[in-house]
Amino acid sequence: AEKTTRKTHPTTTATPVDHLIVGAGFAGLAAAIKLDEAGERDFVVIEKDSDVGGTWHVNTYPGAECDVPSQLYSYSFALNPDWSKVYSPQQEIWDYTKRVAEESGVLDRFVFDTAVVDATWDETAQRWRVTVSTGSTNETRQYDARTLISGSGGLSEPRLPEIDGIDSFQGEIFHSARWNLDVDLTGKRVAVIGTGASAVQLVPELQKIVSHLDVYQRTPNWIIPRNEREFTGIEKALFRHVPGLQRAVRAGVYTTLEGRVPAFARFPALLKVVERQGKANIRKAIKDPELVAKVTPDYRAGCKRILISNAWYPALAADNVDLVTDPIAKITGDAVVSADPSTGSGTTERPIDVLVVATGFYVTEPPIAQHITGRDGRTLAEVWDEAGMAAYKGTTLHGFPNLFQIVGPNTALGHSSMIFMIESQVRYIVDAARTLRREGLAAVEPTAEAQAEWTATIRERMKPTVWTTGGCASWYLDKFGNNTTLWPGQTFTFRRHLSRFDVDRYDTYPQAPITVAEEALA
Ligand code: N01
Repeated sequence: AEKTTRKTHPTTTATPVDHLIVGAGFAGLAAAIKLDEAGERDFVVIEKDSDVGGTWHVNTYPGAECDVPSQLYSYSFALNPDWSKVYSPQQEIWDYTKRVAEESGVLDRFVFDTAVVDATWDETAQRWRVTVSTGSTNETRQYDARTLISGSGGLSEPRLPEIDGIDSFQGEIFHSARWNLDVDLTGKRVAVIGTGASAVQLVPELQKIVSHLDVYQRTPNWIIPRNEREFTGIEKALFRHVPGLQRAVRAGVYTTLEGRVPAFARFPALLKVVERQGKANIRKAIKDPELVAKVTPDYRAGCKRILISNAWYPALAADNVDLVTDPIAKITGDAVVSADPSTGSGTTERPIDVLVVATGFYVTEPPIAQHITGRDGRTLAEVWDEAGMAAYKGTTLHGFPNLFQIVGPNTALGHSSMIFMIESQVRYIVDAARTLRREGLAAVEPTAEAQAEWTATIRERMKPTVWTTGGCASWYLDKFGNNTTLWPGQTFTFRRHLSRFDVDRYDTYPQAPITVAEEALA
């Protein structure tokens, strides 16, 4: 039989590793645990921050909580009987990820405070050449990896607003996802720009402590009541001792949320029910008709993420809060200046001590894509800039062999838990790793045809959805107007598509045969 092995690379001092995983959030951690379980133990997880937890480690803004029910916000293989409430706070979720990481015995292969600066596919060696840089020293190091598994997160790179004069602001300024815990906001005059999911959680907390708060709203969101309650001691004890019961509760929550998909994906008119709930939520807290008008959206619910809060509207109605809907003209050394849109002239200057920008993330142009170079020498950012984000099954990419993206294009959800999607993708990736080993392959790459078919099907299915027809602009859409972020169906359908690694839709590359010279050296 032909003797095959991978070619050694003569010049590099790179650390060889089978799998290089980027990110230690829910995605990267799941990949590490499941590869380990599958016997694929030769991996390294690179994490740019100082701990596991990803978004739940870095988002420390006041009021940070999960708007997906706790019962669904854990891995299926590590249920958490101890959730304190129906919707978990950030610290509890972060603690959960730390606990799972410790108990799974994979942390010895995690490298923290280290970011990927370059990942380039080496066509000759059929390996990823990855350069990473370590935080404080900026020291760089190389890895030579068979597969590159990105779990870098869809909402991880803060987007700062491009507002005239913002750099001249003299007070403290920070993004919601980079909260400055050293700044005490008590008694301060604060402005918050943005009214998305992050702002809706943090504004009510700030309102309680600041002297005055200006909230700058560009577009109102549909916000429905949050049915929050604490789990009782009895419930927690039952969940602990009868895991089957917790699984049943979890299945119930899952099924309820999946029941909403047809409204988002096929029959957006049904979402009028949500609009009624949203309007009632407004009326309950706000009496001033002018404010009611300002906060009532003019597009179909669901077009942007539907938010849940009992505290947002009462906070806006409080005496120390002004909701400003005039567009921001500029920022000065100590104030935000808004323009009067009706006259086109005239400005109002509102002085502040601290500016919080809750303006979201780079979603459809993820910065990590600039650092990944594929088979033909083009970066992922260049490829996506030309045609929009796309990947086969949201996970693998033509032109980028052995690259696996967790939470890739069209895998995000507006209605349920991302952890379900992450686990579906991780199963697929582990099966791919097994396939590589079993078949003695150096690399797999989805065919152009497979990826094009998958993308075309998604684009078609997006047409009747509320995200396309709902009459709003949202971060789900890219610069071409395509929704390249959300999965347009039931999550169990996604899981079925990824239930096994379908190697027949891939170009496969055999391990390079050992050369005569190498054999002589061996
Ligand atoms: O960010 P966003 P986010 N001038 O992009 C406004 C997840 N998440 O951090 O709507 C003025 O939603 C922008 O206005 P507009 C969740 O998936 C989950 O709040 O574009 N305003 C908008 O109001 C969520 O959807 C949880 O007109 C500007 C806001 O800033 C996603 O993260 C909690 C502006 C940005 O809203 C992002 O949420 C929190 C400008 N130049 C977040 N630029 C959970 O509980 C932007 N805006 C799980």
